[in-house]
Amino acid sequence: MKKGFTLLELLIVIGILAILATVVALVLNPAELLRQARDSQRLSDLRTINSALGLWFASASSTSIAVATTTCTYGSTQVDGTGACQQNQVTTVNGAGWIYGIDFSFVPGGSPLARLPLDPSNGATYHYDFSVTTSGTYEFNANMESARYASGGSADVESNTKDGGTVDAVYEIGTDPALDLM
Ligand SMILES: [Ca+2]
Ligand SMILES: [Ca+2]
Ligand SMILES: [Ca+2]
Repeated sequence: MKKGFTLLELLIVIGILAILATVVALVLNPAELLRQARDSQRLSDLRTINSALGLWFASASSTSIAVATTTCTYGSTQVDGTGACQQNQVTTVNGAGWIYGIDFSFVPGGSPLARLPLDPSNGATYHYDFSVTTSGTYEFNANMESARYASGGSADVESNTKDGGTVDAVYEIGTDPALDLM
């Protein structure tokens, strides 16, 4: 009667497990999955604030529109009343946050957002941008980082042929006719 495993059998099992672990890591690519998760969050956030701002413009009276007019290039956004272009930090929805000048409490029934979302990474490379004109057209930008969602990826959302924007390397959404504010 054979009892337990021989050393050879154990080595074979260990070898198979090692190969399986390598294959799983290559196929699933945990780092890429994390990048995709952050990109999914970016898409969700931009669609949410795009809808919220559309609602704000649909319901705000002319006296409540006091939008900022400074246009910041991608890489910075207006976050205060000084006209300076800075990185997003302030998330209040009362017009002092990074969607500067838009007081979401004017929306009947209250602000559709409790806080303004920030990019999951929110640094120099990955952050949300906002630009608006006095006529009320606007544009939001976010930078995708995964191989899947970035320009040229299998689910490319960034290329201008996909989002109708002006910068292939970022995802653009908004009501500005040509999305050419940034
Ligand atoms: Ca990108
Ligand atoms: Ca684009
Ligand atoms: Ca643009």
